[in-house]
Amino acid sequence: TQMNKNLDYDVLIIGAGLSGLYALHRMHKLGLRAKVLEAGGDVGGTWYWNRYPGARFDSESYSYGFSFSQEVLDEWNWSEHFAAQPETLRYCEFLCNKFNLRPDMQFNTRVTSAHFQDKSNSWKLTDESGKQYTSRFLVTCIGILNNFTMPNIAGASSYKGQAFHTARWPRESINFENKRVAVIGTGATGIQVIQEIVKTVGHLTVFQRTPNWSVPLRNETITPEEMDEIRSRYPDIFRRCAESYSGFLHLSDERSTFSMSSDDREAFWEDLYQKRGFAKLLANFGDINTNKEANDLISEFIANKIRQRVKDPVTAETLIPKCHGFGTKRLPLESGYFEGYNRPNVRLVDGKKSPIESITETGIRTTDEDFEFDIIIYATGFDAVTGSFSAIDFQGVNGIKLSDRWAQGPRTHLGLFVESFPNMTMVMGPHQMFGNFPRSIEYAVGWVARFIEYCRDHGITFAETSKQNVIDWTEHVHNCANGLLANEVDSWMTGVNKNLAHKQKRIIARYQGPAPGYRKRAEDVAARDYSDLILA
Ligand code: NA7
Repeated sequence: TQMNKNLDYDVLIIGAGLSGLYALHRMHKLGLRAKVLEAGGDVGGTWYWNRYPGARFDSESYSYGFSFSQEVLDEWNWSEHFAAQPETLRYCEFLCNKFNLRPDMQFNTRVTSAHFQDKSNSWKLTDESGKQYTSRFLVTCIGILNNFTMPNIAGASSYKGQAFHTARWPRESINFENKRVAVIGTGATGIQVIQEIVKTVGHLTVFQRTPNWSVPLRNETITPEEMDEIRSRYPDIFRRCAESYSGFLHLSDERSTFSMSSDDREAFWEDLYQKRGFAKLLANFGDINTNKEANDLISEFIANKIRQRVKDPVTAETLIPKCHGFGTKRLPLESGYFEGYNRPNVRLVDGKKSPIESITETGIRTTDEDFEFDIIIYATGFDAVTGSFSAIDFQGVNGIKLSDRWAQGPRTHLGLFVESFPNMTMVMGPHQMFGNFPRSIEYAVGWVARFIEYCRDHGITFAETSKQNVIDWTEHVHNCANGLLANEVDSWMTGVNKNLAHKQKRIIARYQGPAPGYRKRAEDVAARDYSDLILA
């Protein structure tokens, strides 16, 4: 089964998150010589790095886990409807042990460059220490929220107290009792960390630049009996995810926001608000994502929920987004986040009125006040999607740089291939369907494994997508994005990061059409024996 004995490996995989570990498993099943190179000290990717208090996914646990192994489904028990980071990390370790993946994973190995070798149709990767690795195929499993960004605030390095970015949280637990703590950032991460640490903190000051819509997660523990009942429904659960728009359990309501009386609509939304997880967004009327008037109505409904939950009216208004509609950015789900501001030891600083001016030796200075802190938490986000790729020097045929290929935004074929980058496939590359991540990962890895198997079985040593494929797919992705209000808003989902000078312009970073539509197109390529690609 060996592809070329002059190369170190048949397949190199970058990243040991959920994508990388499943990719390795599939390569093992093909009997290929594969290696995972991972910057972190162990498996888990996102779940390895993001150890901040309160970290968890917003997908129902049983819709998040992989579906490919009946044994895993039989043996693994989720303890909560929305499991927290330690449990998901254990899940990654469990998969790793079950499929004996560790021997082919190399940790503490940060890949700095990946260059295609024209003469040998192979990839040469170099790590931070200068060590090199060669292979026929390269599979990138580098995630979309991996390269964290510190705020571009003057003086951050002068601060003498403890400071952590949520994505580089230390392994030892941090005690917040009697401590004066600051959190900068109120995205999905900030909201999770804030609602957790208010339970023990001495005093918390939240620096909010832009408020976010957020609705209740409604997490609960899963009893062993309930887990058995869920297990019996797995085929149904995964079928439902496969049918849904973005891989979640929640199916969108076909009706229009304006199809009913305001009383009936209110009752429908009231009911949705009580439901678990992303139902509030995904099982809502589809037109809230495209129609400004519809979106204004649901936004007002959610705004009133915030007004009911936050006692101080000024704080409540500060927490209500005024410049973007409900669901137009990644919707954070919360558990008591808003009630946190009713505590006497929690203060919200409105960055619109008093922006942060600098970080000092002892704390934070806004335009009108000096604050002292023992701990500063940066929940300031990531150089998302393309950032994972710009962190590595990718070069394709004739030394063409990926950063040049994507200078005007990502251009891909199915989010799997890039023109001039032969023998390279991306798992969760830009323009792939994201949604409920493991559902998308499982499909993409399966697609890539079948493709590599085909190449091996047909003696193909060179596989590249064409310029036309890239033009067509990029156009399709842009067409799918058309009319969605989310694309008129700055957020990591539109590729904007205000801390990075080169990320001020919105791009279409994600495939935003229906997941079944994505899979149909990808299956068609496979069904045509990959003849859309240039194979040699
Ligand atoms: P996000 O969603 O990008 O949020 C970052 C937050 O940090 C957001 O509130 C930013 O405000 C704020 N921020 C960033 N830089 C600054 C500076 N310089 N000053 C003040 N405030 C700042 O990242 P998350 O980690 O919360 O979430 C990313 C994804 O990870 C999440 O969607 C999940 O899928 C997992 P802004 O809105 O830019 O005004």
